[in-house]
Order: sequence, then structure tokens, then C-alpha cells
Amino acid sequence: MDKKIPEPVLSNDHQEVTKDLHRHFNFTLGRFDTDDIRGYMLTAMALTVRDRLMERWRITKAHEQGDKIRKVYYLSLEFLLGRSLGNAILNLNMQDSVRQALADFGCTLEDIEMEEKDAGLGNGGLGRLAACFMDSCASLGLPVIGYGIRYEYGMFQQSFQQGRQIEQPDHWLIAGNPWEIERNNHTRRVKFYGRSEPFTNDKGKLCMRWVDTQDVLAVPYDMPIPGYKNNKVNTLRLWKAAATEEFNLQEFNEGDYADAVAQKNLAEEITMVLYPNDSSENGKELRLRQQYFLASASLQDVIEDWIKDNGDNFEAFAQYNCFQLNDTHPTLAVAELMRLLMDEHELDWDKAWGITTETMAYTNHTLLPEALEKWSVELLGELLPRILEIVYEINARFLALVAHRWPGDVDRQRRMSIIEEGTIPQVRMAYLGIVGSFSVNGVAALHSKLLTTGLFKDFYELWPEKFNNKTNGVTPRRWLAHCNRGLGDIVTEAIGPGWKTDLAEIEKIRPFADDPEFRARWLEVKRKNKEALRARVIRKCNVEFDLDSIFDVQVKRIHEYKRQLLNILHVIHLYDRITRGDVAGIVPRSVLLGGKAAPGYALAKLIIKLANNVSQVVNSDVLVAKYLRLAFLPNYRVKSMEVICPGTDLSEQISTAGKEASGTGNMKFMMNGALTIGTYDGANIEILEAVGEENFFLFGLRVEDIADYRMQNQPNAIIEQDEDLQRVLRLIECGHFSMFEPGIFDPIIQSIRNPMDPWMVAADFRSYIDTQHIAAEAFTDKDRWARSSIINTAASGYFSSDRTIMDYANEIWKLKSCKL
Ligand code: 26Q
Repeated sequence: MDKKIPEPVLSNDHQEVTKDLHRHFNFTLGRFDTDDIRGYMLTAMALTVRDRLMERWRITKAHEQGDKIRKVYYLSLEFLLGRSLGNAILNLNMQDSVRQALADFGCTLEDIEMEEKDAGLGNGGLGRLAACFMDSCASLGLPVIGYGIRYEYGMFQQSFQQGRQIEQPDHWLIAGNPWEIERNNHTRRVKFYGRSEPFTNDKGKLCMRWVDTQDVLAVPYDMPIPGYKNNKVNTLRLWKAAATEEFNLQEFNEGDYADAVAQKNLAEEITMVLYPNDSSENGKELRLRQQYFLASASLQDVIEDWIKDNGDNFEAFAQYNCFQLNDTHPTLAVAELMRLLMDEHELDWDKAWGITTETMAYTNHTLLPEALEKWSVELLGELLPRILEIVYEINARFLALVAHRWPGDVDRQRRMSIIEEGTIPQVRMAYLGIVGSFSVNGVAALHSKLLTTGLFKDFYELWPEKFNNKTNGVTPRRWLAHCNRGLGDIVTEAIGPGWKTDLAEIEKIRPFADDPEFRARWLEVKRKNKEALRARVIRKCNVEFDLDSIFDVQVKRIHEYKRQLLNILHVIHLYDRITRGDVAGIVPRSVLLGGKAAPGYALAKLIIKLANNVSQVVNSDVLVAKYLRLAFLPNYRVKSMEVICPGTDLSEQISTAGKEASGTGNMKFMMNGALTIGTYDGANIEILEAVGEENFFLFGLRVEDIADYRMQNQPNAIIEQDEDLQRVLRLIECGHFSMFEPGIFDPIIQSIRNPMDPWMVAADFRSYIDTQHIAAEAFTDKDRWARSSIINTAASGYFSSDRTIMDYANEIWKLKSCKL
């Protein structure tokens, strides 16, 4: 039967847009007074754009209904979407009409865009990657549905008091969210606590059931994810927790009104706040509840949908459904799918296990051992007794397999067990992910290699075919077309607009690197972007960058392995040279830092304090000002990066080799024509290969070196032999940057001097300083720099998340696009 698929009817014409704005002011928002209009312009415009999204959403769903098509579900505790308006306007091709319509009201698009709050539902790289993936899936016409949590409070807002980080809650929904649609009718029920008991079912079969539970409702809120100019709108479904009806009734009737309301809070606290750690904070029960809540609600949702068309027949389930697990955070899905299939739909173990291991795929994002998730058996047993039982059974069968493959190798069994034995037995979530999935991938070539040779070596020996690499990418729509219109326009003028959907085409601008006129225009755009960044830094930090100086930027979460400290040591070194009058060859430089520290990570917070104190000293010295400025941008988030990466000359990617799984900021910078100073780590390596050594400033120890080096790492000997490093440390030690708080930076000094320093700050100092010098010198040759900058953009094709997603679709998901 031919499906009746509606067509979009709303026009993008500027008069129509204006008419719709008026309609929403009057009828949706009830604003009749023209004075009111300005304050509601953002909402009215969002609603006007949303109408157009709705039509396409309906069309996309109509296409997916009826015929069976294979779908993928991206399960993630984080989706760091940032702002939606500008992105939707770009993807719907409404830029010109929106600008004209706004002009009628005396507004600019930039004005109203600035007012939109970031959807900060993520910590950093992993969350933003999920958002870029959603954009790419929609743009490629792939039927991928995102499942996540609708946190009431997103990533905290950061400010400084005497240079120290202060966290404030981010109540992002306070003024309403025009992009979400609540779908009450798809509410699911998630079980907690209680106990598991055996019983004989009506067919005489011995089964298990989970009883005396305290249930929580999961209410879905759908966000539209528009594809780029393809009339596709995919769905991101975010769950909010709510108390059940009976629960309320029961408690209320018992007369304890206040206690009943408190209980309601207990249910609803599950989706109250995002955990602000970008490496795991182990053991928090609320976090475990969040993880299970997401896994259970999402799987029930998919299964309900399946049952509508197929009844209780799961034969073909794995053929049509695939779950991608974004790190271990949603990995309880492995056990939960087993539970649903066995306990709720009466499949036997082998059938259920076959389906589970054919539908689950797991992505790893970290090699740091301390960041590998573990949950105590005790906590799991109390909160999710039935799930723990299933995990034990999975493990027993798995260990039997290991014993069969390596008879008598008990040490290997102990190493590979999903349950880590010890005084506090724990469930190793990564192992559950590997055992329960058909695919395990890392996020950059080096990282994936280190997984198979190190962290997951035993598993690789057992199942080499499961392991693969999918190098990360970022969406060129947000991270070039939208955030850097100037550069986007000259690229389009030179090679046409094809790069926006096929970034491989951007390679075609490489020859223009030899065109002096093109180079001049390139630099002109860069200068405009630097002006915009400079203005922001003045506004937010009260620091004036010199436009002609090299804009040297490091923005990312604050973590020792990312080595913001090394960057600060370089700034202090330059400061020391300048104040000593040793200015020969010093190129004016403006250093920008930004990023949040996890609230409980004391040393990361101290690094922020050091950066702020150093910036105070450096910026207030008029003699230094000619050569050097340092600013720490407060509250770094997605929307800040949209201004930062277009205006950056030099991108700092200086993690200790082997520690940064991939990095994605590095890709945003290169795409926007920044050159990278970086270590041989994560995706830096692939960037270096794409641009060539002469267009990348490589420094530092490599992973292979570090293992040997660590044995005989003697920071104090290094310091003794390096006068520059000595002077830098002495300045910190003697309190030059902490006049009124002597000794506060001692923990930082100790970390550098510690022979066990895992981050090798002292060991890489010399190579970093020398390479910074080379970069500065290169910057003085404008022609050469412009050429390198163009080559960086030209080589960024591989780092489009469209390429990444096509690799997932072809090699893991076996998913075809459904083109309209
Ligand atoms: C875990 C347990 C409890 C609370 C929080 C967490 C938690 C939350 C977020 C643990 C880790 C994260 C985020 C990790 C992350 O962002 N990793 C980064 O992922 C990027 C995308 O693949 C990579 O580019 C980065 O290299 C990697 O650090």
C-alpha cells in the first residue's frame, strides 16, 4: 500500500515568517503590547521555526511508520546540545528570511540568538559528541533516535571569587523550553528496590519476578533534531522522573501528608541534576539510579514499539534494532534487556542472550583506570536486586567460556571477571559492556589500539572481531557554517557549498593556499573573528588582547592530564623573560584559558586559581603588556566555543601522551583554520597526519617513551638542569603569584616535583617551551601562517562527524539512510 506522506506547506518566505511571529505574539504568548514584543522575540521566533520543524518531524515519522526499517538507539547520559535556534535556522535554510523578518522589528538575529540559554546537559567531550552525532544522523537521513535524561539542572555555571571557582546551579528550564514536546502517553514505569522471587508461570515454567518494588514513572520529552536542508527531523527523547499515582495515593491516605510529598521528591530527584564530573565519581547511589532509569525506560520504549507490530515474537528483533552505548554509563542496558525479554516476555536465557549480544554495541571514551566505572555489589543488590542476579548469571556463563578457552588459567578468570572480588566486591561496568556487546570501539586510532593492547587485552584475545576504531568527528554545520560565516562564505565562493554536506570536498581549497589574494581574504576573515573574540574577552574578563598578537587558546575541562598547568608554566616563563628584559624573539601573545573543574577536584580548582592569579600579575604589569596577556574566561560552554574557535590562531592540545582518548575541540579549531601545538595523543595524531608535520607543532614524549621514562622520572633532576623551569618554579614557590596567601600553590609544586607524577609535566616542559618558540616565530611570517591555516581547514574533511557516523552506520550498525 502506498503511504500518504504529507508535504511541508509552511513557507520560509520573509512575509510569512513575519506573519507567524505576530500570530505567536498574539495567540501563543498573549503579548498584545508592542513594548512586550522585544522581550519575547526569541520565544516567538523559536515557535515560528518550530512550526516548520513540526511539519518535517511528522513527515520523517510517517516515512518510518508502516514498513519495517532498522533503527539505532543512541543511549547517553549526556547530550550537550548548546543552543538550538541558530542551528535550526541554518538547517531549515531560513537565514535570509529570518534576518529580514527581524529587521522589520528592528532586531538582529545575533541579538536574539545571544539570549537563548545553552542546553547544558553534558560535561564536555562525550556529551558534545552525542550532540554532533545527532546532527549528523539527521543530516544523513539515518533513523537514529537519541535517548537521554532531561536534567532539571544542567552543567553548573562557573564564576570566580578571588580567582577561585564558584559553582551556581543552572536552572536552564526556568523560562520554559520551546524545543521540547512532552509525550505523556508514552510514559514508562521503572522499578527500584524490592526483591526477586521465583514462581511457576501458567505454562508450568519456573520464572523469576521482581516484586515489592518502589516504582518511578519516566515521562518522555522529545526534542526535534533537524537534518541539514533535507526535510528530516529526528528525535531526541529525554526522560523526566515523576512519582507514581498509587504511591501518592497510598501515602496520602495514610495521613502523612508531608512525608508523602517528601517521597515524591525522592522519585523526582532522579532527573534533578547532571553529575558535574568528567571522570567518574564512583559509588553515588543517585547516579546509579539515573543510569538504570535511562536504560530501563528507553528499552521498554523500544520493546513496546516492537510489540505493537510484532506481538511477543522477538525472532527478528535484532534484525531491526541496535543500541549504541555511550560509554559504560548506560551499560546496565545489557542486563535490563535480558530481564525484559525473560521476565516480562518469557524468552529463555539463550534466546534473550542471543538478542542482547546482537543488538548492543559499546563505545569506550577513556583509558584512565580511575575513570573506569565500578558499582559495589552491595549497592546494586539493594537498588536493583533482579539486575544483580542477571549480572551474576552473565558472569558465571562468561567465566565458564573463559575456563573452556584457557583451562586452568585461574588468574585470567580473576582478571576478566565482571565481578571484581575483594573486601568490597564490585561490578566492572566496562567488562559488562564488552561481554554483552557485539562491538566495542575506541574514539581515535591510538586510543583503540591502546584498548586492545592494554586495558582490554584479555578480551581482545578472546574476541578480536568485536574490537574496532571510530575516530570522533564534529559537525561542520555548527562548527564552521554556523559559527564562522565569514570563513564559510569564502570557502563556498571558492569551491561551492558541497562541503556542508560532504566535508571531504573542503580539500578543494588546498590549492588556494598558494593564491596570495585568497590568503589575504583568509587573514581578513580571521582578523574579524579575532575582533569578536577580543570583544568577548574584554566583556567577560576585562582583559584587552592585542589584535596583532598570536591568540593562543586552551579551552576544555580542567584536568591534570590535559595539562593546563604546562600552559601556565609557559606563560610564567615568558613573563619571567620579559621582566628580565630578555625580549629578543618574543612575539606578542594573548593566552586564553577556559574550562570548568569538577567541584570535588581540589587540584583542578587550584590550577584555576593559579591561572587567575598569574593573569592578575601579568596583565597589571605595563612593561609586560606589550608582549603578553593572559585571561581565564569564566563559564566556558558550547556557545563560548562558537566565538572562540573562529578567532583562534594557535590551539593547545597538550595532554600527556596516551591519556586523551580523542579530543574533539582539536577538530573544531583546525576546521576553523587554527594551527595546533600538541602532543602525540588521541586524534592529534590523525590531525598531524592529515595536515603534515610542517603545519603542526608537535612536542613531548610519546606513549612508548613514557612507559620506560616513568621508571626513572626524576623531575627534580630535570628542574636542576633547566634554568628556565627553575626560575618559573621559584616564582611560584616564593609567592610571587600569591602575595597574600603564602604557600597556597604548594600542592601544585609538589605534583610537578613528584617522581611519580603521572602527567610528566617537568619531563615535557623543555620540549613544550622550545616548540612554543617555533610556533611564535612561524606566526611572524604571515604568508606562511595563512598558508598553513588554509591547509588545516582543507585537511579537516576526515574530522566531520558525518564521516564518523557513516563509519558507525556501515561497520557497526549496518544501517542504511532513508532518503526522502
Ligand atoms: C561517571 C560516573 C559518575 C559521574 C560522572 C561520570 C562521567 C561523566 C562524564 C564520566 C565521564 C564523563 C565524560 C567523559 C568524556 O567527556 N570523555 C571524553 O570523550 C570525548 C569524546 O569521545 C573524547 O574526545 C575525550 O578525549 C574524552 O576525554
